[in-house]
Amino acid sequence: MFEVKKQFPNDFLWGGATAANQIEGGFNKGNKGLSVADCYSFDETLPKENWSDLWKQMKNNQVKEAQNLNSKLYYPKRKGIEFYEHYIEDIALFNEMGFKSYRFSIAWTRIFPKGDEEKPNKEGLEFYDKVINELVKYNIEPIVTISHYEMPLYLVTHYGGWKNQKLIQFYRNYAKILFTYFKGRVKYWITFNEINSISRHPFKSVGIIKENNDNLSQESYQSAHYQFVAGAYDTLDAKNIDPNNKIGSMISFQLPIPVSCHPDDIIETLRQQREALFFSDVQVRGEYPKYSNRMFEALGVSIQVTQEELKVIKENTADFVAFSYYMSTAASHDPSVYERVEGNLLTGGVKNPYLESSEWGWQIDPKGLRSALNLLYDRYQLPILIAENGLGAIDTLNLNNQVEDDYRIKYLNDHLLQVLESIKDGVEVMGYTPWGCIDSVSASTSQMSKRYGFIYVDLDDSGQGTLKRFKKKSFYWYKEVIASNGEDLSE
Ligand code: BGP
Repeated sequence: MFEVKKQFPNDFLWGGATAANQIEGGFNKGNKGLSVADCYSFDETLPKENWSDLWKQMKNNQVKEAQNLNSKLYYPKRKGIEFYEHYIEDIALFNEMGFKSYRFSIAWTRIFPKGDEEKPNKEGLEFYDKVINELVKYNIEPIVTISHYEMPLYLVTHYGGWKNQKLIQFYRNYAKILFTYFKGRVKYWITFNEINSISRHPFKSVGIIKENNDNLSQESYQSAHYQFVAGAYDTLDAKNIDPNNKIGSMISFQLPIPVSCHPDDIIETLRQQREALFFSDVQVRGEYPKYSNRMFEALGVSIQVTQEELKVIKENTADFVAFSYYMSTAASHDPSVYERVEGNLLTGGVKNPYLESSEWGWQIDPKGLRSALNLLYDRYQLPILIAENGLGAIDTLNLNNQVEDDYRIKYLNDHLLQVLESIKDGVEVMGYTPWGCIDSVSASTSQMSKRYGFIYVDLDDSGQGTLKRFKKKSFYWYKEVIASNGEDLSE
């Protein structure tokens, strides 16, 4: 009875993760509509520090420019790595690595190009039909993110994004089509990618343009509320359609840890943890946590909710918890006295002297993953999926068409060892789907050169390249890890 689990479970979902807007391309093929992701242009002549500016804040004139199909700007997420054309080859490579699962997202705009139509776009469904059949052919379990930073742009320009209650019905209609159409072939669904990222990038998460909103926190939390309701309807609808369906809540958890033992740093850490976990608290426990009253008061937020919405949230909670983990964040009550974290994407927090950082300033903390897994499991007692993890790095294809990415192998190996420690701690870990298992366009900076994959794609930041796929050294390493069910990790 009191036996410690010493190994990865036999049904562990080893795999990888991607998102439609970062890999598919074909932005105007198959009757697809424009999505918020299609608004992110990239200009490498700008200083590096500005590459994630759009990510943090989108402006009206930039959205207008994106709608001009003759624009001279380059929009990398419209090209992705042309998975739309290469999916057969790419899935065969995933199979070669031995993937048991593949997390990917469906582009809402392929199924409903504008978002408010009544009938789905047949061509969109057909595309995912082919992708999913390909996975089923190899016994790779699909894990589908219903909305991953790619809501229809039309819902932003004509409805104001998720702060509009009508979005619940549009999204519900879309999700129900997926549950119905892919019944029996897809069992695991994630409602919203990193639902707690709203404050970090409101445009991409919920279609909110800062300059149009006087009280960004108000609009953001109102949007979050409607996403909670919509996500709860997913649980209801998915199970009505097929009781085998499992619905996941997903957050970005860059574990806040105190920079010192100063009591105020401890309190600040608690505040930051709650800020992140508020979202999964609602989706898993089915109600707003008590601490949200004070949190809302401090932010000057007063959201509109109905009794019916609260009831739906209460009765239809998530079945599993998914999260992305790239780094921990050192929290300080007085960040000005510490060195700041540097990089293209300033995720907040201060420098942790015990950790090294990636080239983008993301602080590498494998043990933080163990802490995060334990913390989440203690809180929710639900199976946990590590839906994203990985190292964004500059890779070079050498003269023999190889990439010697030992740094990535080390990063992943060290994190997986901590996953194993968590399993020994008693955490129920369902699977591990490292981010960008094939190189893709960066979400935050729109660079192609920020690579995460086991598979190198010959494409540069300006969209030039053969699009040929090459197996990196990590490809062979991961294949061994999966084949040995984690026994091959090096201590
Ligand atoms: C997460 C997103 C992903 C992904 C990843 C890496 O926040 O869910 O879409 O891209 O971060 O980030 P980036 O691509 O900016 O390096």
